[in-house]
Amino acid sequence: MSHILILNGPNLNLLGTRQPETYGTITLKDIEALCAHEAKSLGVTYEFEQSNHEGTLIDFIHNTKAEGIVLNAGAYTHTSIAIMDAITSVNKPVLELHLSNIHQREAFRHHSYISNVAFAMICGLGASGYPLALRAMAGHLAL
Ligand code: CA2
Repeated sequence: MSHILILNGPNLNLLGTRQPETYGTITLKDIEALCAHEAKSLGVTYEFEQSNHEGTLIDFIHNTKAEGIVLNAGAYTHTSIAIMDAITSVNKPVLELHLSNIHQREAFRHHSYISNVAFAMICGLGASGYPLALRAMAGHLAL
């Protein structure tokens, strides 16, 4: 049975509580419930984590027993060579995920360090991107 880490970066713990016009009204706990439901139907296991700290996110990447990682790195997407290097160091497939369409937003969000090392990227589908990403990762791991 595949095991997948769903890892969330800074400020995503605030989902559903602020800026609903950009990020919607669904909370991270609601998103975890969507993932739990999807994981059950796919027959995979998962861990769901969030941190506001770059080093903690890197530790999750280094230490996970998961075979694949779904990563919404938040704003670290656009700044963190360290997270990019952590992904390279573990040699596990990563699917980059964003709630918003980062290419329709400010120019500084158009570049992603994660895209350099991810096999795929989903963005702009809001919370429904999470179960889709889980499904895509399960399919990738089954290849
Ligand atoms: O669209 C995404 O998923 C992002 O990764 C979200 C990040 C942003 O910096 C990326 O460019 C795109 C920001 C997450 C902030 O989440 C909040 C949620 C509620 C209230 C305030 C921020």
